[in-house]
Amino acid sequence: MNLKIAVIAAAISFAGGALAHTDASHKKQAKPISTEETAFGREGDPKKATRTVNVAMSDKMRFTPAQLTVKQGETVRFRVKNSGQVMHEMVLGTMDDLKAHAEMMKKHPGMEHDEPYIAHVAPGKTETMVWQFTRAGEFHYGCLVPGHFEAGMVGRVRVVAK
Ligand SMILES: [Cu+2]
Repeated sequence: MNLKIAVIAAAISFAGGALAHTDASHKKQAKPISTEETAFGREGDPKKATRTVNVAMSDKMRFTPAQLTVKQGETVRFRVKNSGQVMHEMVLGTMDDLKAHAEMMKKHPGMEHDEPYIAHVAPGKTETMVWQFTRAGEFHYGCLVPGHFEAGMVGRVRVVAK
């Protein structure tokens, strides 16, 4: 009798856990802001964004603008619009990161990453990404949909030291 109750209780809590998990993975905005520092900065707090940059991605395999200058420490809200007919994405990183990532995408085309420095944008849609550029230097953004980066879908961010 007691054992049976325990089993039922376990089954219920398991179902609850599974539900909570599904819920969390579908609510992107509920995710806490990552504190992870990368070589090119960290996820930005939308409340601290001091600047909004509109970025357009087209089927001509170009970002507009393709060059950007920001100040070290600045938190930028990117409003990334896909004005094309196919999927595009804006991935921030160092040139080495982007090249490695592009290679990986070629081997695993279906692979999707949910990272704070990536905005996947469906045709006709706009997605927002907030990033804080904590380090000075030259960084890039690329579209890593297979073939796009190679076709020149890449932009440059210059982060000027304070
Ligand atoms: Cu693209």
